[in-house]
Amino acid sequence: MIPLQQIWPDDMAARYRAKGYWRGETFSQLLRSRAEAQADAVAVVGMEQCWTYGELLEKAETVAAGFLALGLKPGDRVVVQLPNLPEFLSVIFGLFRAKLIPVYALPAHRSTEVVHFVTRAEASAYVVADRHEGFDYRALARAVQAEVPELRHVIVVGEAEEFAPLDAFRADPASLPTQDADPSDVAFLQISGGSTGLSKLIPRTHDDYLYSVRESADISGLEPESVYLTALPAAHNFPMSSPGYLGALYVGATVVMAPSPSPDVCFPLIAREGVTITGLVPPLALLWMQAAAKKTHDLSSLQVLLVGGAKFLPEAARRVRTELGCTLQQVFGMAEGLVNYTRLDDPETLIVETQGRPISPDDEILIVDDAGAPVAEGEPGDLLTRGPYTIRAYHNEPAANARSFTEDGFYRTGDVVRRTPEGYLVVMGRATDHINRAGEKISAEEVEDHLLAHPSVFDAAVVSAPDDYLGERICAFVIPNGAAPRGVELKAWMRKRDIADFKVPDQIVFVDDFAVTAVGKVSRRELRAALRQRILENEGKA
Ligand code: OOB
Repeated sequence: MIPLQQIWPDDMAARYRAKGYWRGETFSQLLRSRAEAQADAVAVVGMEQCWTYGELLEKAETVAAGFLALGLKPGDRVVVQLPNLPEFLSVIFGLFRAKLIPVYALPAHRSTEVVHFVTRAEASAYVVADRHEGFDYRALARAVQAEVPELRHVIVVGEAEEFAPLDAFRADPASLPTQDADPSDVAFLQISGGSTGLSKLIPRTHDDYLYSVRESADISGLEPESVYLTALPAAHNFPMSSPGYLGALYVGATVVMAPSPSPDVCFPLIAREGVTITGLVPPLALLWMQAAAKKTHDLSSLQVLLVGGAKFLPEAARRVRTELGCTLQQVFGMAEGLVNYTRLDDPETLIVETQGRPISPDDEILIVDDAGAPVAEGEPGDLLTRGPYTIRAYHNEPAANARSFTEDGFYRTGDVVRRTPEGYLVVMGRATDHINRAGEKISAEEVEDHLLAHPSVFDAAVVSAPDDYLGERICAFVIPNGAAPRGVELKAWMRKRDIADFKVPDQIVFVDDFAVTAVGKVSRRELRAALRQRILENEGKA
């Protein structure tokens, strides 16, 4: 087994501790101290359930004991793929209590992705719901176990069939470790958006992540009376910690779990639970504004709407205050670390036109040109960063690490930004070839690989195309091998490869060749750039 770690140079780690960023606190301690201070306050609401902090702690301890009774040992990895249920919280806090390491998969992931996470993380258990949105996760678990027999345990929230039901876990507090995790140890693994090939695993420590959670809670004005609605998938870094449900639990507030982010589901929850704050990706923010115009529900409790994950255009951002009656907070973050926020009391122009400034005074920001030299102040360039909650390496990815980090430990975000005179960042685009489809990051290379596996595909190049609703959609240029299959057939075939549905191209354009006239070899990047240009010209957007 390759050890899980995240190593900052000694002098930097010492500075982060001396400045009080890293406080030696763990996720387990966080829940325990809140439960001691306010056992009867409501911690989480969802799916007709309502648990106090005392109950959440008790359920987490039961889960912890149950996992240990299965024979799992501290440090073992557990892939968690759950929709937004209250059990999401009892499972992850149970894993933290047992010193097990959650690996967060999205509900949209299918066996291709889950097999990759299980293998890469060398996971020994997998937690799923029985069904969600018409999909049977037990069938998925069977497919994953058939491919990776080392995955010994499948735990199901709900009807377990042949697997272990979470409900049957019984607490034996005596079996729980008496010593808590080391705060500088890795607490969990996030999944990267993946600009090249398959997703990478992002190891985050208790110390570094809790610093970002604590500061985010403060920057978003969370207080014990706040009610945070988890509308986006709970496994994603944005609803987890910006300020997210962890920020809400950190200050002793209430978390509401929404099974879907649609206005139909969320508006009644906002009205019923008095939700004060939530986070959305731009396409959902647009949808909510459209639905709010119908005034079917009282949304007056909502004070703050965070929007991030993809660029929120100023024209849309400007409408939030009037149409939803709350303050917009833009957030530009990444699972690898750095998170920027507009501040609640910022002037309207900064809130609407920028993606905010970093959380920490010790977030180091470099904006550089192709040669790696800093650009003139205010000019766009590649964003590099390092700091007290930005990773120094992906788990077990020597080649990607050499590409993604500079020698002195800066993470190459792949984003092109400029900095305003106030020190706020404006996201201008990106340097890497991924598609940001409604906040989901999709690697062009990964989609091309799937297409190339089809016998009638001679070559494929995948690019992003501007889309009024999604921000970007996936457009695949395909050179057929003989007679071209129909686009719908190719899409249906891709779905059968058991991949997340959001990776299936929205548009397929069959071409005879890529019409690249340059002599010699053309890089994939140049090819994609030329094809993207072609789309822009066709749509009159060039
Ligand atoms: C969030 O995290 P990831 O890891 O799914 O994606 C990170 C990437 C960034 O590098 C950037 O390309 C893009 O998503 N992004 C934005 C953005 N927020 C993220 N691009 C433009 N404007 C924004 N506001 O997406 C994430 C993590 C924590 C908080 C919020 C978002």
